Amino acid sequence: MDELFPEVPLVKYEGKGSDNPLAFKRYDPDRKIGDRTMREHLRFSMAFWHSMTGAGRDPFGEPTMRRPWDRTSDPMEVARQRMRGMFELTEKLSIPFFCFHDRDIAPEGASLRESNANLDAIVSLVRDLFKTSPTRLLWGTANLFSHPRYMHGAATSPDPRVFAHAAAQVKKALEVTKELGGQNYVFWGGREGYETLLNTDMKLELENLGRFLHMAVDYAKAIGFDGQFLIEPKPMEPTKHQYDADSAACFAFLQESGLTGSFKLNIETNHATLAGHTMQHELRYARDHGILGSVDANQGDELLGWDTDQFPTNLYNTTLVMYEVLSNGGLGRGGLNFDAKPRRGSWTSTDLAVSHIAGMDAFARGLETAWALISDRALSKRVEARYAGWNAGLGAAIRSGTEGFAGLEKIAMAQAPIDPEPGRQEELEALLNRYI
Ligand code: XLS
Ligand code: NI
Ligand code: NI
Repeated sequence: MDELFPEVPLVKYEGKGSDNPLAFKRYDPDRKIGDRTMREHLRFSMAFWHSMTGAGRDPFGEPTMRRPWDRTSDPMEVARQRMRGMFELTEKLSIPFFCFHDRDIAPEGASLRESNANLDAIVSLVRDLFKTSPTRLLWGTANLFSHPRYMHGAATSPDPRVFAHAAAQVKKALEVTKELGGQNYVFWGGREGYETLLNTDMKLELENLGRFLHMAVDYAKAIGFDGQFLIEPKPMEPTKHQYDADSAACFAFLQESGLTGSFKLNIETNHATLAGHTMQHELRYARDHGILGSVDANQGDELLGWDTDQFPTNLYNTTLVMYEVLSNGGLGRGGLNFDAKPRRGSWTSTDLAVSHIAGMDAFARGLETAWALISDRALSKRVEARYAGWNAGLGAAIRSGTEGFAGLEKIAMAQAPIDPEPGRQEELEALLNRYI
């Protein structure tokens, strides 16, 4: 078959001395780091909505991207070309997975029935492409935020008819994700939130969200879909306040709704920073609570307060992300999904390939650095030493519950003045720099 991206070659590892923009400098897929290859550690994924559907539109301007299907007018033919293009690029870039929303891969029809038929046609094309390609599905999801019916939310809409439509859409998306062997299914609460509390019954909306997710878990059981369910936190945008604001809010919601055990989190860097957290904080919180499932690997702009979805090139970030991922024992069925788009000015297909290469090299480097930090116990031995007081004597007594306020008062009265140990933040930052 004719190539859609003849300008993109099979991208190879050429090492850090290479100045070929279409070569890997750090990502060497078969190289082993510990007991796994880089490919196995990193489990990269292409996001269909950005890489194939994204056109470079912004609130002030028209699409800028030039893509091979631009001159095709039949929406189903465009959908087929995009899917072929996605397989071609993931293969050329050694990206083992992809992710999609139902409406990115097939156009919405005039009715739900027609939309489902469009989806089925593309799903059968994917099954054909699977026969000759190593690319697999990391996760599927449903777009419950673009169509006007979802203007007030989907599962949290004040209108039960919208809830029903969303349920039907997720039912179908689960069937399709199962059919394509998807390893996970994601819920990002696109418009599950509110603009103003003046017109919102927050309690009912959150209960309905819980009901909706229980229905999804039940239906997955009924059809034998055994992928991991993931919730993707985001604090705002498109709504003023999103219910899945951050890892901690999601964990509280899962507990309150009786859904712990059925869900993990898909954590995105740009969403973490929008929530006023570092990505490392969000990952650490999830890992400490046993709900770190997958990562949407991108980065935001420190000066812009919205989801700019840039390709991840910041080595401090990729190192600290991989530090948490490795400390978690990996991501299991999850992966690093490039929920990222080339800047509007990077409009060629070559830029699209180069953007992925930049992200993959930054993560490969982050992996190597994080592996070294962990093997040397460079940070962990310092953290252990800092908390050593909790393993014996007074600390152990407090932890075991043998001391209460009265006993601690006696100890405090008898204590000499306290000089806490220094925190040594700058020393540790310099140490991290040495590894990077
Ligand atoms: C948007 C989200 C979205 C999810 C999938 O901000 O990141 O792309 O990853 O619905
Ligand atoms: Ni995302
Ligand atoms: Ni996002």
